[in-house]
Amino acid sequence: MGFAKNFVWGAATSAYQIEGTGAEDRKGKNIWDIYTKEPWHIYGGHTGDIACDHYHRFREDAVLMKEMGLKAYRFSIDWSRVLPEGIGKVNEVGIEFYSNVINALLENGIEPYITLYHWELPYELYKRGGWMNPEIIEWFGNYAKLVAECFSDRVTHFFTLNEPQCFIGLGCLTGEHAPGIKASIKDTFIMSHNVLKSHGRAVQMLRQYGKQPLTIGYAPTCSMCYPETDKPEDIKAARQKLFSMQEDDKNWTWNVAWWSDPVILGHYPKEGLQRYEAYLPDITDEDMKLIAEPIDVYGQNIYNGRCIRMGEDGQPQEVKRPVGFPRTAMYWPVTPECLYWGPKFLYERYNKPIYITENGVSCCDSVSLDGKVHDPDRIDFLARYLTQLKKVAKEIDLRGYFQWSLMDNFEWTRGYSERFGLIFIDYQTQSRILKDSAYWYKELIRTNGKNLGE
Ligand code: GCO
Repeated sequence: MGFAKNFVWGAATSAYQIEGTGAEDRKGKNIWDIYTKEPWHIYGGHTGDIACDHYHRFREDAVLMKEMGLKAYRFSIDWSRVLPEGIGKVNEVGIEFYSNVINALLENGIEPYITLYHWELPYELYKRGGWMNPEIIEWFGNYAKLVAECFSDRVTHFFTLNEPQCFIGLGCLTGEHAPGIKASIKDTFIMSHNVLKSHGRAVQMLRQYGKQPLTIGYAPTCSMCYPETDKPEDIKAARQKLFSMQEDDKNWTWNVAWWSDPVILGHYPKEGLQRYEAYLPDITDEDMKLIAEPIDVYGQNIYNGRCIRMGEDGQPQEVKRPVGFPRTAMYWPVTPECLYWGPKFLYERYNKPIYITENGVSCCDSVSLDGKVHDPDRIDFLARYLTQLKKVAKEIDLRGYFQWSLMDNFEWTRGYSERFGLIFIDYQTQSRILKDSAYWYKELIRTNGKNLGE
């Protein structure tokens, strides 16, 4: 036994990374539309103005998903495409676009999974304070209401937020991502509280305006932790490290518990409340009740992890990676163990069905002389990681896995220099080529992972 019979094999993307603006649309601007216009922010001055032109090619892309045997597709709605100012007037052309995407997916037997927010904050709302402004809780709630009213007749799976660790940490603390601000630590805690309350408000609105019973989740990220050995003390150390706060307050957002304990357990982690006391806004019981609006599944974006052992001092210790440790094109470590231990520890703590909402690898892909895209590194990466996932699938309620990414796309500040896709995009011609890994993944889906190691 490995993956459940109805295990959901999918692939994921996000709006700004693949769509292109669709100039004929009356889409508003989101913070990435603005941030990329300052070319020094992005490798090569790349922007998402065209991206993978998914806005015009979504039907072709849905057919490719069917050809790949995908069961599901996780994509995001660009908030500023359906509500150009973030609130108020609806852009019917934008609504129609996503409605057509959903129809194309269903026509091809692909289950749609919508992410409400994959960093596409409407610029007009940013100018009104963005995540600093507590009004955003209702703004986001009303956006969720619109999505429920327009799409929940055909879509029953929703994730509210993608990676708050990133969009607050990189976007607002270190300023490497849009909107590129370097707020005070105190302000980023105000933002994070508003982010989590917005999540809760969106859950309420999806439930209230959903046209049928919905499955609602959340998609945070972070580096996982795995034990150096199977010794109980190393496992204990890895678990403890995974749910502990960051050592450095200047990078405080990179943790699991601060962002997930409130959503699932209804309270912030005690360690964080003590550690960050000086930075915290007022937190009321009512706030915590809203944040903990019950959700049905827990998503986690998992790419890699840190190796942990129990130190002599009884404290978890990170084990330094040896010289020459395997890495990806983006210099991320290759650590398959994180896809066993991460879901295992998360399930133990949160006791919610789990989706791996993102996992994948950037490789130096190109078209070979035979016109194909051979990506043995990605196949090897996936074989290693999914073998680990298959192992944990026997122990926990693991619902699905979304490969990042369906297609090569705009990799934020790295522009188009990184290729994460199962589908190769020729950005000069917008032609699509299924990489070898797409055919490998198709066979893996057909056999439900039987061809993986045990
Ligand atoms: C993220 C985002 C994706 C990235 C992917 C590779 O995790 O940063 O969800 O948009 O493109 O993870 O970095």
